[in-house]
Amino acid sequence: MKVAVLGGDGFVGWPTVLHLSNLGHEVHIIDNLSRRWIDTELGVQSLTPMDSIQERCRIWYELTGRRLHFHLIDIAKDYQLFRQWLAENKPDSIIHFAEQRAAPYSMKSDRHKVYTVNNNVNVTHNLLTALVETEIDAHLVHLGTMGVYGYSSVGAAIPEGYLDVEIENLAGEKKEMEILYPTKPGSVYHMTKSLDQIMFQFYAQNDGLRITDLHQGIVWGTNTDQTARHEQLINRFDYDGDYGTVLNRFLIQAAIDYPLTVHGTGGQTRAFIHIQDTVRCIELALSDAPKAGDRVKIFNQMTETHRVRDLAEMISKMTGAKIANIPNPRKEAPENDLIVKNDQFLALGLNPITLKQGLLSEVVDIAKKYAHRIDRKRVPAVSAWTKDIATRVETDPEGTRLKSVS
Ligand code: NAD
Ligand code: USQ
Repeated sequence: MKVAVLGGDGFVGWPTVLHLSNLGHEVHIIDNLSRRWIDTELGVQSLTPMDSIQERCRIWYELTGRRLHFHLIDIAKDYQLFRQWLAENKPDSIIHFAEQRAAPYSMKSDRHKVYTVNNNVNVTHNLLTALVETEIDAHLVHLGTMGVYGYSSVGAAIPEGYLDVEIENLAGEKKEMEILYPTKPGSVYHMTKSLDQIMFQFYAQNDGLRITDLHQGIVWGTNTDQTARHEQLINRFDYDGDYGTVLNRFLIQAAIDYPLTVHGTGGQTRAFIHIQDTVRCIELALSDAPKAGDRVKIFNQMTETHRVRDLAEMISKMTGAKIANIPNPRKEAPENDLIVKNDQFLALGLNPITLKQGLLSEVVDIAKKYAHRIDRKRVPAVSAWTKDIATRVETDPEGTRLKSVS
């Protein structure tokens, strides 16, 4: 199968590219390398030393004899070029990772909010309208987020995308409806993912596009079977306060003897998935495409839920790291429960990898190996959700810890 991976140079995209190429698919990467530019803007780098995308592709070819094709296209801005690429290449499937994905980055300033909305909404819409225009019947698999639901499960499990509701009409009769589970985004980034959902719904119903939306939890870990095959195939690893995600951050913090940065009480419960399971889920989703005219197929792509403070305690016990409860720069519920359904992937044969000491220690070991590349000043998360929060939270003069100024 010919697969286009939009955003194939990123943290989840790159291991997916290798996984699919290893399965024998013809893989095309489309990426504008904006993520690498954002590292430059922020003055940070991946914990792991990443080669250029061209070099990564060359190494994979030397190792396996399988070619990866890279195309430098900004899908949000170069609509004509992208449409032409689609028309000429006619992929069977398209996997869409190409969005600005960090909630803290999306909340840094008005400029970052505008960039995130322009980029994410335009990429998704350009892709959808180009598929209609070129009449390419590719199966589109999008990486969405658990965050579209908000994180409260009100004691009932969050279903996979759709909710059955009963509404009373004017005649007093009860009518049943199936609706998209109500969105409750907690950042501008998560808001763009909620807008994506509406665009998918429209194009599936209006044009018969075949779409799968994967509502993914927080991805942890770094290597997969394929990225581990050669030092130069190494995956990126974000540790900084904008792009680093909570579990991976705690693991590198433990490796460099930095107190684990728990926001508030750490009562936030979130959904998680290991990077190896992510690539497996994408393989499974590709094998289970909807038909033209079907509603958007939505999967919850997560394997377990954890409370932030429990993760910190587990890593502290494992490594001896200290825990620092710091003022939360985000506007979010300080405590929440979260129950999530993921029956569809289990039915398709996913055998979940759960938090095991071995896998956690592996990440700590990688972090220790590259600890010299970590700038401790880039570890605190300083992006505040509101101006009011920004006045109450700041970094101390060494830039190593957050403190409350009130
Ligand atoms: P990433 O930032 O590492 O990768 C995204 C890639 O898309 C980058 O290589 C970037 O250069 C590219 N890109 C962005 N805008 C583009 C544009 N206009 N044109 C072409 N390429 C563009 O992010 P990631 O962690 O790999 O996440 C991939 C997807 O998975 C995202 O859509 C994200 O919302 C979703 N997701 C990620 C996680 C996670 O924990 N990392 C969890 C849930 C969902
Ligand atoms: N947190 C801490 N300490 C830290 C970093 C984060 O306590 O040092 C807390 C946050 O306040 C939040 C939780 O951990 O309550 C998760 O934060 P995160 O940065 O790990 O995850 P999030 O911002 O939600 O975003 C990540 C990805 C995003 C994806 C999302 C899936 O960056 O692309 O969509 O996870 S989900 O969380 O399920 O919505």
